[in-house]
Amino acid sequence: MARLLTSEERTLKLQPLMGAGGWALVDGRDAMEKSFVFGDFVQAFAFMTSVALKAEKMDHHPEWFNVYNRVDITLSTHDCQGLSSRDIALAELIDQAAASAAK
Ligand code: H2B
Repeated sequence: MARLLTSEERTLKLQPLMGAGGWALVDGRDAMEKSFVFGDFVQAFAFMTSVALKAEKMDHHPEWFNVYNRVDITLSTHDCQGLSSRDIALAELIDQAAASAAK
C-alpha cells in the first residue's frame, strides 16, 4: 500500500523535479504534470512505447494525452489518492526516456 509523500520528502525528492526539472503540481489535486515535445509523432510515440513498457514493469502507469508531437503526462497514486514515492520513481524514468528519445 503506497503512502503519501511527507512534507520532508516533498522538499527533498519532489522539489528537484519541479521548476527547471519541468514538472509542476496540478491545481486542485495532489498530482504532478509535465509536457514533452518531440520532433514528430513517430518520436513521441516511440517515447510513449518506451515509457509504457517500463511503467508496466513497475505496475505504475501514467495518465497521458498525446497529440502529434506532444505528450502531456500526469502522475498520481490511486492507492493513497496523491503523490507517493512511486510517482517520483516514474517521473525519473520518464525524464530518462525523454532524454534518450530524439527531440
Ligand atoms: N498507476 C498509478 N499511476 N497509480 C496507481 O495507484 C496505480 C497505477 N496502481 N497502476 C496500480 C496500477 C494498481 O491499480 C494495481 C492494482 O496495482
